[in-house]
Amino acid sequence: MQTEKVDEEDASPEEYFARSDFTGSDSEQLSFSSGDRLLVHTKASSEWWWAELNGVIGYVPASYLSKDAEEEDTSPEDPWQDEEYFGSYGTLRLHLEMLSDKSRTEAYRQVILSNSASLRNKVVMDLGCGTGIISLFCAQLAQPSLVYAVEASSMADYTRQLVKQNSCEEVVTVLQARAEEIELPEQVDVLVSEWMGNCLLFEFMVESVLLARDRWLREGGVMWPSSAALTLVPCQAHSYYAEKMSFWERPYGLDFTPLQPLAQQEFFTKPKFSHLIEPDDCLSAPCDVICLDMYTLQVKDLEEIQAKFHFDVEKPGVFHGFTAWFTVHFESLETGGAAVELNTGPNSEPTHWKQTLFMLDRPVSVCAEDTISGTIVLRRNPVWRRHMTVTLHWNINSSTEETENCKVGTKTFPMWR
Ligand code: J7C
Repeated sequence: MQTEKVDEEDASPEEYFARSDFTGSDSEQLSFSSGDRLLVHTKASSEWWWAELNGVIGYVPASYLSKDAEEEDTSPEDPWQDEEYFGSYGTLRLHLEMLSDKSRTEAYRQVILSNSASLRNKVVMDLGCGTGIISLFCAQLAQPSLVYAVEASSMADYTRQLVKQNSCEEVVTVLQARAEEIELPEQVDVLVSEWMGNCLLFEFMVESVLLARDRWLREGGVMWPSSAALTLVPCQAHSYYAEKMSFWERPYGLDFTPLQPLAQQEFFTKPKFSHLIEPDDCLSAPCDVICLDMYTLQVKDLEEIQAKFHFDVEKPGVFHGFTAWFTVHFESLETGGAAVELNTGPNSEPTHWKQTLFMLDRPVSVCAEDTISGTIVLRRNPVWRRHMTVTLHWNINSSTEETENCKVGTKTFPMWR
């Protein structure tokens, strides 16, 4: 956590209650349990408050606290924000973005094409089918006996029309419902879904996929994608740093540096989605930090995912932050058949996910042969179930002594709550 600490105590701290358990990731953060009564002294930022529990003081994530001890039961708001979520998928904007993403759409097409023989007479579920592109590929390129195309948003009306328009209504059945609520007459052989969000998990649509797997995938059935990996790399981000931070040094010949703490708060608190990192800006070889097996992953595993990393810096440069992206793998139904991979990293064709940039508060110069090791924790928001925070803790080990003040750091990034 790199938010400035406020030393003076507020005269009248406000009482809050913990909505759920929280384990601090460093000595500055308070750990607490659901129902604990905390006294908030300072609302240091919209995400982190300075609070007291049983005489111990530290930072607490604001989203874990509520004014009302009973709020959990009385909250009128939907923690999944389904109205807003499915509302946005009821318009074309996001579907256009996904369909225009050739790497994404072609990867699914390739999986179906290269498995067409094995898909013959199989029953498929396409979860969150949107406009139905994957289901239509199945019907067009293979001969499944049936495809259940499940879509909760109002787009499903149009999907039905598209299925008919393309003469696939014998094979593709469109169900407008949340996958959690459907009833089918049978289990399926293949569960295919394009569920990945920013930084892989954002949106947590993967939960719907896991629940559908446990209920509807027959024993020995196949998951597409079959596994997913989150990749991390320490990186430079000179132009982004210049645009948002160095800018204030001398605009129009004036010193605007008093605005820099505000700039840091406003631009570097949350990760930057839609970042396209140049391979050259990677300071080290990227590393797959988290690997999820879609057959064994459990919903409860999603609450907190932790991993360690270790990078060998390969060239001198400025360590501005970390960039993350994901890769998903599709196993072949055919023994020996080629597996397909969809890689959203900087060495592949850019996708609509692009990459996610996590900026440090202060850049650090690094040299070849330095190492950057640490941990990453993806913590799902206990209230807003489509959101999470990413906590990065890093330790720079340097062969030279120049970096002495900046060797260790921790920062928690809300996405978005
Ligand atoms: N049930 C049915 N459709 C869903 C569900 C669900 N539980 N969750 C997401 N969708 C649909 C959503 O309406 C949209 O068309 C697509 O799946 C989301 C794709 N998002 C993504 N990040 N890949």
